[in-house]
Amino acid sequence: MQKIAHFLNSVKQISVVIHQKPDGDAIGSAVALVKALEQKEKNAEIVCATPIPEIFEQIVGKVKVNKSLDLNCEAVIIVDCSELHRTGIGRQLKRKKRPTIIAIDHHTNGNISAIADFEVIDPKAAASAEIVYDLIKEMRSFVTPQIATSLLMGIYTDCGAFQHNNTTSKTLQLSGRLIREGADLQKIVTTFMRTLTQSKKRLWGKVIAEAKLNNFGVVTAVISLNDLKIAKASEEDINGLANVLSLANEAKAALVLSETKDGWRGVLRTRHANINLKKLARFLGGRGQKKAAGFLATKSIFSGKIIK
Ligand SMILES: [Mn+2]
Repeated sequence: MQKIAHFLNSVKQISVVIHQKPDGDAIGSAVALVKALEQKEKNAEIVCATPIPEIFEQIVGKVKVNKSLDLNCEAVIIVDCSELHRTGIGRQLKRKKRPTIIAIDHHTNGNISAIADFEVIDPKAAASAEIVYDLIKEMRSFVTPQIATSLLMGIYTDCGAFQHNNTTSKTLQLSGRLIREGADLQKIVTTFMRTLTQSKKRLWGKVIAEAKLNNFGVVTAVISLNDLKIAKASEEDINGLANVLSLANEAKAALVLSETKDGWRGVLRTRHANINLKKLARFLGGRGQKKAAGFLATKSIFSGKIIK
């Protein structure tokens, strides 16, 4: 961490890279980092290959992003992403003449470690935002209310509102500190927990009613493109559904299968300590954590034996 802070002092042009279809932790961590770097008079930008969902901008404000890397950038900080291809700019990062790469993450076993010049990987951290906080302190930047809110959004969304088992005493202590430093917890809670749009109500009502328990104890909901159309719902309306389904008393785990242009996206969730969904997701060509994982079932998977 010290080496990274020291190195960042020596450069001017810095890009913070996050994964495509970014989540609250990726966005919150990146916004906080950029604001902290700007305090040090660095030119910092966020690079993300896909747009920032509006819900996160309600918390952190309008986020300016570039789709590809600035050719003049001297350092790249990849946050909350362990796989090169998920950045969408893997080719730019693999070039021979490339900027110094710093990886900050709580996911392990990805291929970004292999190309990183510096890295802080902490699988015990509930969110990358926890690690970013330590880096900001190491850089001796101020934690402004905006930085505090951004980091708290990252922590809050990645630990499922402090309900997932990745929530540690550090998570809670740091969240308390962030609130003291001006983070707006109520705004985060209101935005992520106390909202139920009409489209979500229609979609969830239908698919929860039709969800079935299979022989393996997995309660499964299926959402076709047509279901989305009828409910006037978007892909974002599906977020959180697997968590709710996993609460079913009889369920060992929940699976939400939703149709996309590229195939069927599977989201797996469990609340049981002895079930490891990471293995199942890997088997299906996906990835994730023990309690939360996912995969994309393309035609190539369905043509194999797995369909049985
Ligand atoms: Mn994360």
